[in-house]
Amino acid sequence: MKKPFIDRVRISVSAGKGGNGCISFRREKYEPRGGPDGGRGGSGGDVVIEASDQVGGLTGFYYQPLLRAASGGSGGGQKKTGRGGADLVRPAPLGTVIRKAATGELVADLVEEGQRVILARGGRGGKGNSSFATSTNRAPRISQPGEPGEEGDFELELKILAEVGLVGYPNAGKSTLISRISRARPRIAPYPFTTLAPYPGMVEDPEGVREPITVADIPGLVEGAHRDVGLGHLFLRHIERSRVLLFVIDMAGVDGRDPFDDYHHLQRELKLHLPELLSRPFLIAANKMDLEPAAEKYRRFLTRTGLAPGRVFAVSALKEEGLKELVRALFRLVPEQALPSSEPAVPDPGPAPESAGRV
Ligand SMILES: Nc1nc2c(ncn2[C@@H]2O[C@H](COP(=O)(O)OP(=O)(O)OP(=O)(O)O)[C@@H](O)[C@H]2O)c(=O)[nH]1
Ligand SMILES: [Mg+2]
Repeated sequence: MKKPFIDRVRISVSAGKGGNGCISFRREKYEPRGGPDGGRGGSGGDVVIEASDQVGGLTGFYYQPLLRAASGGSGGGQKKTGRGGADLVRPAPLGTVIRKAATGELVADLVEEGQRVILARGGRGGKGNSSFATSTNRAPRISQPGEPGEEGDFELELKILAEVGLVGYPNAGKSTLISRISRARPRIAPYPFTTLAPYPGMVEDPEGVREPITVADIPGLVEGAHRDVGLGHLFLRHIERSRVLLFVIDMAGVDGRDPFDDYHHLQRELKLHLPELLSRPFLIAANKMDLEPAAEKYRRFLTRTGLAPGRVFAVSALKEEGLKELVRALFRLVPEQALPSSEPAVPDPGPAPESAGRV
């Protein structure tokens, strides 16, 4: 069975415990009462999340929500430090936002390949008895236990990073469009709700000058999505960070709807999800222009919306007509700079403050 696409998951992490310090005394041939030589325990491993463009969703965390790093080894004689516990490093897709489960506080926003965040630090190893020798106590019989590793619960949420987000009714031709302008190959079928998970595709600059832009295909949106009709509206989080929205509207009214009503309902649902989506720059792909009733409905659509011609592109995704002009316009509209994160990133909380109890 195909694994479900998971874009929100809660995980529990615990870093490794530090190893215990060792109590030991030197034993050498002509030195019957050698000094203390117990070494310190090794530190516990950290739990680390690393951004990677090799993973698509958070499914891995869904199946393994408990992340536990290895403990440090105990110290040994001859002042040997215990071995350090290995860090546990797990990859997460670009666009993953990490928050503390209890408070919702933002911990990290993974926007760059290789970006790392430590969710829990391993405990420090305890000191061995060699560290406790003083001029008055030359043979201490004390050592420290290792410190426990940090623990915590976190919420991971994927918000795909795509410059352009596709918005449209089911069956409008979003997946067909992305399959014609990029190398993405999502499923296409003549029934609604074919696309169940967001799907990014890279679109090349037709002029060959700019870096490719990412376009995200998402499930179809219907009237009432904010009340959970259809697939609901939560998947709209994947276009929250898009610079440009591309509405894909079926001009032929294949499912018996009217293009103007569709556009109106789409806008309403966007607004109910996140009002600022309505102030994003947008273009409209007036799709299925190869079908008979489209030309007439297209004219009416332009009149009723009053949109400037430069915003609306009459295309046939299926027949690949009008797509070059649309892609050029997208490149003109998407600013050149990198995608911003939607929130201030706190990639690494930095070293934990020394607590008073530490020796
Ligand atoms: N005639 C015609 N049919 C098209 C065109 N674009 C898409 N279709 C057809 O419309 C149907 C739906 O296409 P999809 O690309 O799966 O639509 P979608 O918007 O991704 O649909 P969901 O994933 O269900 O939201 C398929 O049968 C396509 O072949 C077009 O330009 N002209
Ligand atoms: Mg689709």
